Amino acid sequence: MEYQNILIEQKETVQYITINRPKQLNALNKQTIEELNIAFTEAEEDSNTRVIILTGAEDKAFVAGADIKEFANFSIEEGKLLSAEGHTKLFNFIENLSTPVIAAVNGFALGGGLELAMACHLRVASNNAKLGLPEVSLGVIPGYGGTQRLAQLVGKGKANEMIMTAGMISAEEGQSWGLINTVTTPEELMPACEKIAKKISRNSPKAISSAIAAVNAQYKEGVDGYLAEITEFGKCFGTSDFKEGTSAFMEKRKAVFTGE
Ligand code: DAK
Repeated sequence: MEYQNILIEQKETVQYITINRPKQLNALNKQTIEELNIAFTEAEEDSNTRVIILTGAEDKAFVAGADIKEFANFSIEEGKLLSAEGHTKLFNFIENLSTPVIAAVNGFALGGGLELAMACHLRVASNNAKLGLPEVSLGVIPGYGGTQRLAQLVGKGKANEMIMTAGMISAEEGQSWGLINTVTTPEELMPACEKIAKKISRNSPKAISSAIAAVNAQYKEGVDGYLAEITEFGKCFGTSDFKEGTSAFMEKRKAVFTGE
C-alpha cells in the first residue's frame, strides 16, 4: 500500500511506523488516521512483527495534536462522529492490539498526539519532549480517550491539573508522574526503544497478547479483570509457545517461540 502521511520500515522483528507530516508537526488528520489503521492492521497480521515502534518524523514533534485546521469548522454531530471513529480506528485499536506498541516520543506530544502515545503500551520520551492536553484552550476537551487514559496513568488529580491548565510538562515530569516509562537524550531515543523491543521479542507472542488483554480488562466497563486474567492464563496452556517455553527451561536451552 502507498501511504502519503506515514512511513513503514521493518528491521528484523520490529516494525517502525513514522507519522510523516513534519511541516504540520505531524498533526493527525483524517487521512493519517486511516493510514495508521491500515498499517497497524497489517503489522498485527504479520507474524514476523513482534513489536511496533511508533514515532514522528524529524526531531521537533511526535504529534502536535489533531489537525486543528481540519476540525475547526465541525458541528456537534461531526465532532461526535469523528471522535467515535478515531476511537475505533486508532486509539482503542492500538491499545487492544496483540502486538506491543512502543511510542518513541521525540518532541511535542500534544492533544491527540499525547492521546496517541497514551494508547500505546509503553512510552519512551526524549528529554526535549513536551507533553500536554491543550484542548480546553481551543474550546474542546480531549476527544480521543485522553480524559480516561491520562487519569488511569497518573491519577485523577494530576489528570485534572493537566487538562484544566492546558499546560505542558517535560519528559522528566511525565516520568515522575508515571506517564512516561523512560527518558533519554534525543540520540538515545531509538536505541532505548530498540533495547526494550529486543527484550520483548525474545518472549512468547501468545503470552504477551494474553497479558495485554488481561491488563486492559481492568479498564473495561463491566469486565472483571481477575476473571479475564484467569481466562487468559488458561488459554496459555493450549499454546505451542507454552510447550516450548517449559520444554526449553527443562532442557536448559533458550526458548524459540513461534507465536502459535
Ligand atoms: N494542527 C495543524 N497544524 C499544526 C498543528 C496542529 N495541531 N500544530 C502545529 N501545526 C502547524 C502550524 O500551523 C505551523 O504551520 P504553518 O503556519 O507553518 O503552515 C507548523 O505546524 C509549525 O508550527 P509553529 O510555527 O506553531 O511551531 P512553533 O515551534 O512556533 O510552536 C507548537 C510549536 C507545538 C507549540 C505550536 O505549533 C502549537 O501550539 N501547536 C498546536 C498544539 C495544539 O493545540 N494541538 C491541538 C490540541 S487539540 C476530535 C478529536 C480530538 C481532537 C480534536 C477533534 N474530533 C473527533 C473531532 C483533539 C484535539 C487536539 O489535539
